[in-house]
Amino acid sequence: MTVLKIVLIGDGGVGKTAIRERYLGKGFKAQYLLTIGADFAMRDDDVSGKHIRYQIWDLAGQQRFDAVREVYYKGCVGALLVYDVTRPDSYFNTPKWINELWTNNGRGRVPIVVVANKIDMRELSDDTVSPEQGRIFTDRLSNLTKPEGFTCHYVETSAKTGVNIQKAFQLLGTNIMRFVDGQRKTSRSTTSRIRSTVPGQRQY
Ligand SMILES: Nc1nc2c(ncn2[C@@H]2O[C@H](COP(=O)(O)OP(=O)(O)OP(=O)(O)O)[C@@H](O)[C@H]2O)c(=O)[nH]1
Ligand SMILES: [Mg+2]
Repeated sequence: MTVLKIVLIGDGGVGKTAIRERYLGKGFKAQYLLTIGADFAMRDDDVSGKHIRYQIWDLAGQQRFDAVREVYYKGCVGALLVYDVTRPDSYFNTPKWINELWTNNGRGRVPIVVVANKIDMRELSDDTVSPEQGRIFTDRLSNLTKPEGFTCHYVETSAKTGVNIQKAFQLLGTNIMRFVDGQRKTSRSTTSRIRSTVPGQRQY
């Protein structure tokens, strides 16, 4: 069984916990109960024909938790980066989250799915983040990760209606499997290069 540690990141109140609960089949709560530090959950899923287990760390987005959040990134292989389409500030803050993720996970650049959440509320507000803005940002992000062998994806969700929640996790899982396989190949070729320089050892 492949275990994938992932994190849910993004500003406070954008809907990370609501997305996690929806994914876990727990429905939707309209009341906002902010996450303190981090919440942890697990779910098994099938990704690219393989059975995997997600270890989901749902991090607290409020600024007061900035200092405690760092430790939860260690060893994670991917993230759902969530913003709220009705709060442009949460979209403009996404680079801060990417920086925090890539600085603290110990692996550098790992796959990200950019999640534009609360699309059920788009019609109710004048000042919203457009799908185009989301896509342009994600394309730029992909240009940064392409050299590592993977791209990043954009998805529009509503934890309230449930639309595309499953898809967000699928996209992330698929990208992570690609990333992990790529890393395995690289480390294997590095190992064989080292082995081949040691006399008397078989080369793999
Ligand atoms: N209409 C609508 N409301 C949502 C959606 N997702 C979340 N909410 C609401 O937004 C509020 C905040 O959601 P949370 O999931 O707690 O936000 P969070 O990102 O976990 O916030 P922190 O834990 O503080 O980082 C709650 O009142 C949710 O019910 C959505 O897709 N549509
Ligand atoms: Mg939360």
